[in-house]
Amino acid sequence: MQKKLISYLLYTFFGATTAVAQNPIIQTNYTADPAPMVYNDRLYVYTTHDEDESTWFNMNNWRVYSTNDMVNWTDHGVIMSYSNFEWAKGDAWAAQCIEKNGKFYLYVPAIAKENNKPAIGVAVGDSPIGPFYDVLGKPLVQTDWGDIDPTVFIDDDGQAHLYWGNPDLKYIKLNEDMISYSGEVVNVPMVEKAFGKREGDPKRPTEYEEGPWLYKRNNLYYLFWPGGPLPEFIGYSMSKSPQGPWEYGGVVMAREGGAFTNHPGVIDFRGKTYFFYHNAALPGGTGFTRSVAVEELKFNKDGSISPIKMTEGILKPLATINPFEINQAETISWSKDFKSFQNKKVGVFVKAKKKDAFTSIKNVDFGTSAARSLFARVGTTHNGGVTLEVRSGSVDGTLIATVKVPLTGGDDRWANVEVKLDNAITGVHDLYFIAKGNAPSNILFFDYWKFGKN
Ligand code: FUB
Repeated sequence: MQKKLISYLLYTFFGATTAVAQNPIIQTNYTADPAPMVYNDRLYVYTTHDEDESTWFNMNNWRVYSTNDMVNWTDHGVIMSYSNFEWAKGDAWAAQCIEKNGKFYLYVPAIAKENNKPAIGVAVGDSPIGPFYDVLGKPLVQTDWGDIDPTVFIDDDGQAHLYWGNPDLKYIKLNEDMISYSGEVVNVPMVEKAFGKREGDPKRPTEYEEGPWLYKRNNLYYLFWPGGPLPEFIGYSMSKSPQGPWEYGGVVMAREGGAFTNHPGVIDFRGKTYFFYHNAALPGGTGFTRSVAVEELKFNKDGSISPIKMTEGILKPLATINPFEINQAETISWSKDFKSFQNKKVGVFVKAKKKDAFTSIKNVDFGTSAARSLFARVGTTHNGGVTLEVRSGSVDGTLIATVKVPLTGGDDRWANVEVKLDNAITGVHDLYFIAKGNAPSNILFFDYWKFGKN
């Protein structure tokens, strides 16, 4: 009884333990080129996907992640590949999604089969996580060269604006249907006053490089863009109109983070503004194996922006997690040596690459009515000795439950396992799910979890 009481007090007072780094926000895949979108009070981030061990921009698909609290991120997996565009032959580079009248429009760049040059395409879906379809069957727009990195913005008057391009910045006004445009493609004047001055490269007279992001605040329009020469910093320009003329504002984020590119995405969410970017901070990270991170962005009184640094990220969750609902194993605050996958059987799931791999989830609120059991969908290809430990506060925190993982034989075969908790839990905790077992690799796979009160 006394032991139980001590555990209870420890859980209650030290359950939600010291803050650890939250950046980069995704650890289960290399991601880049973040494009945030808020829909129904939930924040989605569309990313590109650097394939493991890439030594070039080896990128085949786009992924999406979402959060309710800025700290725990749910992986919705691959939402589209360049091959879903009939006209495209490669390079699933920086994309952006926007919602209009309940439809979701995903603007992407890809290499066109027809002429081997990049073009901008658009796909349409009925939900933020797809499925998306290439409704045009051809690019939305293609110029002579440099058609990458589209950014889309719908103004208060309903007009949608699309900017893109490297090395030049281009612009069109989208039509009401979001999949066609009116007028000619505008080549934005690449002048020092708008984008700063670059020396020694006649093709690039300004610091603007690529990756624009259009954003509006207090009737001022901001264009954020990666600037050169490489490695990229992130600069910004301001205007009173979404079509410019633009005035150079300065540096938002200096050259740091170990990747020679960077890429901005800016969004308002629950009263704050967030600045997404990428760097090479994950183990194995390089300019071609990047990872997405986020900072809060603050504005000066006159609307200008002072430079921000890459930090540990957003440490304080905006909401709690309900442990008595099904929670996806791919909703993660931080993880190590877990990778995410998806299949037709269970959708997105995570796999422990090696022993002691873990995922964690922050701010799980058990309330006052104690949890006594845990239910999890798991599997392994190893015979015996594989367990999933659930601990509170850290990887070696108080043991809450041990799930014996049955041999299922493959990630298309799963077991639903229910275990009694070692000690009943109440209060708010950060939970750690740790893969244990002596198998050399791919220890176990994990799809979801849920606590019970009986
Ligand atoms: O991710 C591929 C390319 O690298 C993007 O299109 C650029 O913005 C840069 O991040």
